[in-house]
This record gives sequence, C-alpha cells and structure tokens, in this order.
Amino acid sequence: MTENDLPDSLIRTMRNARRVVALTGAGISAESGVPTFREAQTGLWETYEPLDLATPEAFERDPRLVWEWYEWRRKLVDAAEPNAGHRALVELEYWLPDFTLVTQNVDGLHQRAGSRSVIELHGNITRSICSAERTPIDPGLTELAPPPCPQCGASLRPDVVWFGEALPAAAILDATESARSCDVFFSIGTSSLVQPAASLPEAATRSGAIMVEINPEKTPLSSRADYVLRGPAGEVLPALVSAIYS
Ligand code: BJW
Repeated sequence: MTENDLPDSLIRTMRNARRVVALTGAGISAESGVPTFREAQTGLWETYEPLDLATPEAFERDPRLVWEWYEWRRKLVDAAEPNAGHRALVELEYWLPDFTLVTQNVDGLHQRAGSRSVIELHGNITRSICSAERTPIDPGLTELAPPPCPQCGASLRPDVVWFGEALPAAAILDATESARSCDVFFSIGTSSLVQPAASLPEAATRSGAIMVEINPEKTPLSSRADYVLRGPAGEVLPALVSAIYS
C-alpha cells in the first residue's frame, strides 16, 4: 500500500483529530518475527495449540510445559526488533495532541520502539509473578521450570492474563475511558475475537469516533469499520503517517 491508495477523507479526518486511540494485537509484531496466536507455530511447539497453553488450567495441569513455552516465547521476543509499524505509531504519538496506545501484546515491542503512553491489557511476558501472592519476582538464573517463589515457595508464572482471568483493573478502565473520548479509533493486527479488548472499538464508535481497521485479513470488526486498510501494519502505518504529515 502506498500513500496514494489511502482515502483522502481519512487523511483529512486525521489532520483534524485531537484524540486518537490505537488498539494493537499480535499482527503488528508478526513482521518482527513474533508468531500470532491464530497462526501455526513452528518447530518444537508445532503440535501445541497456543490458546490451550494460555490458561490457568494448563498451568495447573503441567506447569513445566507452560513455563517452557513462555521461556521459548521470551527468547523470541528478546531477539526480535520493533518494526516499521511500531515505529509509525511512535511518530503518531509525537504529532498528535492526545494519543493512547492500547495493546493486547505482551512483547514490550511498542515501548522498545519508543512509544510512551502504552496501556498493556494482557500483561508483559518479560515479567514474572508469584502464582500465589501475585507479586512481581525476578526469577534470576535458574534451571528450575517453573522456579519457586523465594518468599512462599509457590511456582512463579509469567505476568500475563490468561483466559478466564481478569484484566488489570486500571488498564481496562483507562483503555475504555480513552476509547469513549477519542475522535478516531484504530484496530491494528488483531482478530477482534478476545474480550473485553474486542469491545473497545464499539465503545469508541458509540461515542461518535471514526473507526479504522488495519489488517491483511477480514475480521468480525471489518463490516463495522468506517475505513478498512487491507495490508500488513508495517506497510500501511508508515504510508498513513507519511500521507498525513507530509
Ligand atoms: C496482521 C499481520 C500484519 C497478521 N499486520 N495484521 C464475552 C463474550 C465471549 C467470551 C468472553 C467474554 N468475556 C470474556 C470472555 C472469555 C474470554 C474470551 O474473550 N474468549 C473468546 C476467545 C471467546 N476472555 C477472557 O477470558 C478474558 N478475561 C475476562 O474477560 O475475564 C473476566 C473476569 C472478570 C473478573 C474476574 C475474573 C474474570 C481474558 C483474555 C486474556 C487473553 N489472553 C491471551 C494470552 C496472553 C498471554 C500470552 O501472550 O500468552 O492474549 S489469549 C491471546 O489472544 C492473547 C492476545 O493478546 C489475544 C488476542 O489475540 P490477537 O492479538 O488478536 O492475535 P490473533 O492471533 O488472534 O490475531 C492476529 C491478527 O493479526 C489476525 O487478524 C491477522 O490477520 C493479523 N495479522 N499479520 C497486521 N503483518
């Protein structure tokens, strides 16, 4: 996608917008080599369904398996670099008077790209917490999988939100508040299937926001978006930013 393929009316809307929210999902990190959830895994983990491992039940059943899966993903994230899509959102934050980035991703790549105002809905894979006390703990260097909490002996777990668990209250509250008060809401690289994140676009449009989806594939949100930009975020976002500010 080039600047010329973008609707003029969207460029005008963005030039006049004051408050903008972007909700991102795994698709924005795909071009950094971080696998999405609903696409096939490779190698060691190809026989596992990622969504079956992202549950408290899976951790109870087989803590070692789940810890090792997260260790594998941590290494992927450590080795990954932010891509042009992440960087375009840093630029949007720079130009706009009020910009909030809400992410479902746990990889920290937005922050590493330089985004400042980031709301993490599903936690962060680089942190660990005690599964009993929920306090943040640095597991240090250890062969144990999972390592025990040095205070109470319970297993450590990644500081992420699994299915059936509540999102951090402040994060979902702030995200909903931002969605309700924005002029333009972007949904980028998410399948729009997982609640409550999937309800944020509706909260925005109910309050009168223009909604834009960026995704190479159709999602349940596509038919409700004012603009659908079909393509990878790493191409569409830089083209959009350059069309708005050139
Ligand atoms: C590109 C691209 C490129 C590719 N450029 N795009 C209401 C109705 C129905 C169900 C529920 C409901 N409320 C709650 C539920 C249950 C459940 C849920 O939503 N289930 C549905 C699946 C049916 N929700 C929950 O359980 C949530 N908890 C909750 O609501 O608790 C209530 C509660 C309250 C009080 C007390 C107790 C409980 C928690 C949800 C947590 C989700 N966790 C995960 C794992 C995080 C940790 C980890 O990373 O391992 O979060 S699951 C997984 O899905 C992960 C993601 O953040 C999330 C969303 O996935 P995402 O980002 O959309 O990725 P994909 O793979 O699905 O899509 C990628 C997209 O990118 C695709 O569209 C591609 O086309 C696109 N793409 N390349 C742009 N280059």
